[in-house]
Amino acid sequence: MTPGEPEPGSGAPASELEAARQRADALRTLIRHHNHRYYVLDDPQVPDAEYDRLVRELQDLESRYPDLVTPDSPTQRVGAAPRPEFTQVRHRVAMISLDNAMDDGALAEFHRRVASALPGSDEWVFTAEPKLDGLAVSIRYEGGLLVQAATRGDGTTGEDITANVRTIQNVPLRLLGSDWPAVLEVRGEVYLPHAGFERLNAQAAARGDKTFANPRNAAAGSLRQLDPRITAARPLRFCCYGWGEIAADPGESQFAMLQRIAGWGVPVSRELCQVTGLPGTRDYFDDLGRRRDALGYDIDGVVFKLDRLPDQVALGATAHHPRWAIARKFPAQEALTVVEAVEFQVGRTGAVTPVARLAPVSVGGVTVANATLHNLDEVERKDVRIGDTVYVRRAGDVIPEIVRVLPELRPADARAVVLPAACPVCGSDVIRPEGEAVARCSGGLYCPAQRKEAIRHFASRKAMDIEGLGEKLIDQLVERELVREPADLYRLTQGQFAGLERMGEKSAANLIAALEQSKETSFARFIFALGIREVGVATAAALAARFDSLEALMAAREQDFLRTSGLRGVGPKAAAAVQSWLLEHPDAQAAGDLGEWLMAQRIPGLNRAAAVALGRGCETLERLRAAAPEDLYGNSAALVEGVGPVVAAHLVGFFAQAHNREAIERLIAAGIRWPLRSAPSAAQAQPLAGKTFVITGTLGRARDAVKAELESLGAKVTGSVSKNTDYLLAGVEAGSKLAKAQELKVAVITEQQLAQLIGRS
Ligand code: 5U1
Repeated sequence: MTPGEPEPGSGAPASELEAARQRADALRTLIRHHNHRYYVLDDPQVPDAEYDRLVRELQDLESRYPDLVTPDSPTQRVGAAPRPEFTQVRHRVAMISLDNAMDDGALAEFHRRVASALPGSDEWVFTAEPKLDGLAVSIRYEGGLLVQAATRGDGTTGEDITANVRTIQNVPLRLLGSDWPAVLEVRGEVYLPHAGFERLNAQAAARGDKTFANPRNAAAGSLRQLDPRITAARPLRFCCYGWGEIAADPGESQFAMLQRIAGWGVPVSRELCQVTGLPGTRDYFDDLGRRRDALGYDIDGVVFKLDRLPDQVALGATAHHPRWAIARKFPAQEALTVVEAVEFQVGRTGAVTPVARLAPVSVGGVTVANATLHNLDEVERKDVRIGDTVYVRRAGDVIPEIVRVLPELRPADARAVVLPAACPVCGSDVIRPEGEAVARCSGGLYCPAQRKEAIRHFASRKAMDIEGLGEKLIDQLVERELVREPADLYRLTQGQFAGLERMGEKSAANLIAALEQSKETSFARFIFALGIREVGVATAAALAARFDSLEALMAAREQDFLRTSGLRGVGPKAAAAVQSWLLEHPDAQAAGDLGEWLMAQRIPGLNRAAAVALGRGCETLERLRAAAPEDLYGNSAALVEGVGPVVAAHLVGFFAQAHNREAIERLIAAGIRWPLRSAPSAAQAQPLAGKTFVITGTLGRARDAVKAELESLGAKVTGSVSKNTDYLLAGVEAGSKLAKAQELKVAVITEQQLAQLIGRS
């Protein structure tokens, strides 16, 4: 045979056939690889839609060139080999899969096929229910008792997962009532509702473990655990949609039989109902599509089944699918694409958010070219790099997001995502306080992205209280570039106001008067009006009480707000977890970087951030062993009520920006003023000078914070009561120190009495 000559039996030229053979071989290799990842490893590499596309392409090639079909082609077997670790179960009634209708035309085609096979009516009744995105299982009851549960496997043979299924809360171990058949196999889907999935992933993230990409993977991984105790800890659910072997007549109706099964205590879908004809199926599909995101669990389509069981028998099945049922699929919500760049956007509150620019891809019928990455913690947790191949997901109206990265497809030149040092809008420093996920532009009053919000806040009731200056007016002022910063408000003329939409002469005059009136304010209001991150009304008041002047506040450093000890990023629980682990492992020897070594030990309760901080802070295992708990966990005591490390970082960062200082100067120049406090006398500044305190019992605030406050007011705080003690500050459940103080006649005061003593209440 010469090249280009048709091959016997196919009618196609040899070169075309050879190209088809090569493509079919490549597709088989690829599909086998994905089958292994999906069925055996429970770790699919590509979204279902991409897998389905490959299978369809192979099926299409094999039907055009039947000579290319090989006995071991993945198209000849649906599913995958059972794992050797599980006992095999042969299904007495095969677990067939469903044919899919990807669009409305395919659904109409299904109706035409039903109508031509069962002539006489076009008003066929169907059961309708969601197609859950979980794992198909068969659960066998004998004499009303659960005796076996198996995965679908390849449809003929599955894996025995009885012990695991017995842990699923809504699966009855004994059927209700007494009219059940002696043998009943119920079939349905095991799935993980969204709430359980999020809880599971949050727990995994807290332990520093790998998180699951989606609820389906989590359900599959949970169900095929060799240790059923692990499955028991996962909030799986079961939903029945049919039956296999049954030692009774199921009657005439799919719907009625499912109702009977539900009556025996087996959960069936709440959404199960009967619909009529093509319009009924279309309406159900559209309605569930609208409600899909509110269901609380993942579905990937809806399933319609001819309701009359004799009609199901009459229609029968092909080698793969029943002819009486169809799955009308929703467009896939996930797709694979490549991260081409990561840019940073600044929100109206200054949050600097990474946004991935993607190679455009169709997800759920919409082209997606951008995905939010939320914050840098998220980028680090998912380990997203520029150049990575990623799963992108779009659910409902939610902004598309990157679900996970495929590290095995990472190119050598992939680049890390780096937070810009300067705001991309105004150039101010970008600040990310330690331990905070969100980075923020420190431009505040100056940054155009934050302008409207900053001015709205400045004018608000609890800030400068400029009556009549509402949101709509501020929008106009900023959009017409009449106001760029708060000080500009005080330069506006009545004529400028009157020229704005919906503003008459009278309201313009009122606004000018309100602005004039607002200049007379308090130091606390002014601090609050500046809109410094995390500085609310109470914190502003505490700052105003603590600092004598604006200059003093602007010059303050972190140590003026806080007294710190220990290692940042290490909480008391993580410190305790490491120390008890070290006690249990006295012979452990660390090698290499201490933080990495700690991570590798998988110490329960220790996450990556804490391990890294411990590694940096202690450097050697010997030093870590020798440290006291309080040397380890980061602890800071506020010297100003409400000012913790994050607020302190925002305060220092805000006043460090020259443009913020200049904007404040312009406000003062515009005439804003507040009553000056006379410089406090030494006695006012240190009202507890020379007094010795002892603290006992549980207080309303952190004990360290109270101690720091007492010390900042001049007191000495000691650990035991003696005749030199002036006050015992007693909280709830005060113990022996209280008895000792009473014995020595030392004054015992409560937190409220202390507040009165120092003039705080
Ligand atoms: N809701 C539903 N899902 N599902 C999956 N019904 C349903 N029926 C199926 C499958 C595989 O198979 C029938 C042929 C029993």
